[in-house]
Amino acid sequence: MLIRRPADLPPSEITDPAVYGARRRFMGQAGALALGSLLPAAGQAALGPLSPLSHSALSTTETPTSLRAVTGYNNFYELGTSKTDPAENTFRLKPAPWTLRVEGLVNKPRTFALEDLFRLAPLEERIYRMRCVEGWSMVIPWVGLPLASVLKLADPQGSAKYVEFTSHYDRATMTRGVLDWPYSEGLRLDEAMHPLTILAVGLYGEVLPVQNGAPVRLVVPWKYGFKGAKSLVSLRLVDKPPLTAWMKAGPSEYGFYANVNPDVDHPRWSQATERRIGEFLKRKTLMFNGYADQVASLYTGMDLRRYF
Ligand SMILES: Nc1nc2c(c(=O)[nH]1)N[C@H]1C(S)=C(S)[C@@H](COP(=O)(O)O)O[C@H]1N2
Ligand SMILES: [Mo]
Repeated sequence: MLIRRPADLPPSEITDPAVYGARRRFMGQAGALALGSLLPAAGQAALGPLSPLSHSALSTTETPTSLRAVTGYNNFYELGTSKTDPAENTFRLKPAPWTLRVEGLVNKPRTFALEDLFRLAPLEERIYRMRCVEGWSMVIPWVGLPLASVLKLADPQGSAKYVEFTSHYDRATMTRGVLDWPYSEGLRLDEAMHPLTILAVGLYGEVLPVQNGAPVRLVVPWKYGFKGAKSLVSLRLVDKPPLTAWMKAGPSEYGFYANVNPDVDHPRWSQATERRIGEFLKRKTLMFNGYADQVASLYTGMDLRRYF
């Protein structure tokens, strides 16, 4: 099955800046709490604030999409293929306890407990533009750490050129069929090491909701959303481009690079414009989702129609 393109979205979701402001003040007050008390204890734990957070200069100043849309309009096919399924099926994924393996072509294979990941590097708020291949976009205030800081600890070998990302999959509780599970994605090592690439462990200042990929997911803001594999269990350093779940499902529709490019149409629709959730008029889609200044040099000399 291929990603379905929903009918145009209703302009119903409008961010309420007052709500966001209140959350930020709350995060400030909660700064004195010990980290341990903020981590999900078990199962679908109550969301807790993550603080103190520094605000990354790599953030956009655009208005974040409403929390309601960010957590209620999701793609997470393991929890169902409609946009509202993931939020209704959060009980199917237990985000704690959790471990993330870093393995493959590394000198120091590592297995991080979730608690280790939270302490490994300062958590930052990163407000990123996000663009789904289906034609909608959001602005999401992620909380995360640079993927590079995790990969470096495992000391990649010289032969490591790509990273393969694998999501959690439990056949007993999750969707069967649709894709060749587990969900997997890939990046070139230099893309993975780029400062914009993060592992997200939260959003809107709180622990990541299950429907957004708890407890830890990839976020690559210049690529279509499907790159951002959720609920990660392993990062594998490899020497060849990994075959991703979406490339297996539809190689002509989903390329390895998945860079947002308004000039390269999806075989079934144009990618020139997008519907920002919460807005009425469509926007022009920007090259590399507006991050060209920072990432275009990664693709110098490549034919971006061929490497789509
Ligand atoms: N494991 C897994 N990761 C996934 C998906 C999925 O179905 N399963 N969907 C992808 C797609 S198509 C998008 S657009 C984003 C959506 O992330 P969000 O729900 O946090 O906005 O997650 C990506 N990561
Ligand atoms: Mo997507």
